[in-house]
Amino acid sequence: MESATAQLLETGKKVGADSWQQRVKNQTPHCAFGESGTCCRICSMGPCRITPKAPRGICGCDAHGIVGRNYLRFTAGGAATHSDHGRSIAETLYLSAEDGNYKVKDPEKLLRIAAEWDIPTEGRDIYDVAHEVALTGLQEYGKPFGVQRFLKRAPEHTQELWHKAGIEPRAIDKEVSQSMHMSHMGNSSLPEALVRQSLRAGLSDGWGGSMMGTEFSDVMFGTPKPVDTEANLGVMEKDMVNIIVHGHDPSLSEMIVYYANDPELIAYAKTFGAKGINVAGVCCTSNEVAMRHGIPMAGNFLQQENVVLTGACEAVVVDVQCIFPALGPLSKCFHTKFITTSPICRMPDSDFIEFEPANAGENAYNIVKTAIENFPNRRQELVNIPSMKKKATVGYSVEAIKKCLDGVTNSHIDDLNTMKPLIECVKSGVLRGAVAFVGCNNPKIRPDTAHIELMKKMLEHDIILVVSGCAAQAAAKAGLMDKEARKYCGEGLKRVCTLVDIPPVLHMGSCVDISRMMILASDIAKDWGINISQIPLVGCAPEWMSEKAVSIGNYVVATGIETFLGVNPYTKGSSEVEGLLQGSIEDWVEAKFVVDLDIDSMGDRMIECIEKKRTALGI
Ligand code: MSK
Repeated sequence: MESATAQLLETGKKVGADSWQQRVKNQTPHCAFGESGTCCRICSMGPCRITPKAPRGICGCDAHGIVGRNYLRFTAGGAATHSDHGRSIAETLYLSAEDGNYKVKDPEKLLRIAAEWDIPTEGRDIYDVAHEVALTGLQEYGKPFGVQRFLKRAPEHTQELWHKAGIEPRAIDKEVSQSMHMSHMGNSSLPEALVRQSLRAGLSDGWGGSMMGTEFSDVMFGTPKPVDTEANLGVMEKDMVNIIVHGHDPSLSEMIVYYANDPELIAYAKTFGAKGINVAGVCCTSNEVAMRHGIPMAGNFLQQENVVLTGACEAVVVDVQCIFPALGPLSKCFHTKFITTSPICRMPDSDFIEFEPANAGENAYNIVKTAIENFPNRRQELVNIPSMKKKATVGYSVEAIKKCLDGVTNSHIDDLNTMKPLIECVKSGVLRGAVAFVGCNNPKIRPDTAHIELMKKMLEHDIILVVSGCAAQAAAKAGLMDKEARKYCGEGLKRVCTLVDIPPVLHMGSCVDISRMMILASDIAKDWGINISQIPLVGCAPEWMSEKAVSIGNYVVATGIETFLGVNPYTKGSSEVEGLLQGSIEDWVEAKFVVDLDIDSMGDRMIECIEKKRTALGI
């Protein structure tokens, strides 16, 4: 991969393009105050920076208060972002109609949610139910009283822990705005209170906004089932119109995929000399369309510039989150159209085609047409698509995993649609446990290496993996989501994968879909009759970079899952905040963070943690 990237960067040099590799050099070394979290600029008396000579800011806040406030604001940014994604999916569900752009594709799931939320369904039109579910979901953002409805999905023990710790999330917008309020100048500077609110805001994301984002997407676009696809830059097609969808919200990409298959538009592409239209994805939009349609994955976060550098990209169509502003100037060095579509994500040097659910069909049609008309503008001398790609099977929603397990159960009815077969494998030791790999790429780590090295180490130790986000694409590009990847597994895991006919790395979706992993952990705990924190399961984000990842980390830990990070969340400057996050929050939620920048040692500690849980269970 590295030699292919080097070649692409050469092309970039020829046309005067910038690159993240160069910008990292320009930005290094990073500001030590920023890195340790001890710079405060939440009022205009500063900025204040903590040093041995100046141990307090002008207001008197010490390093622990400053680091704690910064950590809470980081979390609130992530919780707001994921949850706002969930909100726009709920708004789209509210507009769904039998003859509209968006329909109900999984009525069974819709009815299940309606029943959970005491919404009547008997004798009602499915779209009436959809609208009431959507409206009820939207009220979860601002309801004056009560806690998030989906908390009831967690085991009772977990719900009790949240209640006792005072971290049950209330209205989502309340948790985000209260986090900002608490961390305003002259409010909280007590690390314990700031960390507690961080967990609460994170939970409002994972068990609120993100969970609605996932569930309502499934209702409208279908609950994912295993489907074959391919991953890496080699999925781009030399003779076709290449449209890259990038970002997070499937409402746009679903429509682009629909129109890219439109015979009239395919015929139109042929009139420009192309053999057809090829849609491929980057980042989590890629996960969304891969797991529902098998759309190939061009790459993950740090590969977004590479798709343009191939010289064969007619349009990068983006919605929200994780989009480099660099794509604007970069696309100007090539023929690529950089098309932004959301008022939430406006960038210089882009063509803005506002995408609205009400005009979704028309907007998507125009975007595909624009890409087609750009095909003749390619500069053939710049075209260089690296030939690398790997096969992958994706789309393991919780429902799909249970279905796979049903296929091998000795089928008394009680054991169907449960996690019991998997639990038996863990109890017997055929599988040692599981790791949830999530998160991004970060230039602080050679892209994908931490993901891949750790994943391979886990597989060797008979530990099964569930993955999402850019970690999932790292796995796909390395061939770990191909059934052939059984060759990397220990004997036990290999046997299970062969029997159930699954790859050893199960793709669960985008970063919003980490909510699926929370349901999976809850179902395992309930079917096993233990607490989530007792399951031989850990979370791992070795290359994380975004505020969303910090919010995720907070809700994963608060759900009782020990979480390993390969990048420090700007907390080094406070022994008290680190002491809470990496130590005493365990007393509240039975799990904590482990930060380890050494990949080898992190892997050993993850295995050790899983083995300790096994010993405690007596298995
Ligand atoms: S896209 S948040 S880089 S996983 Fe969800 Fe990838 Fe991280 Fe963005």
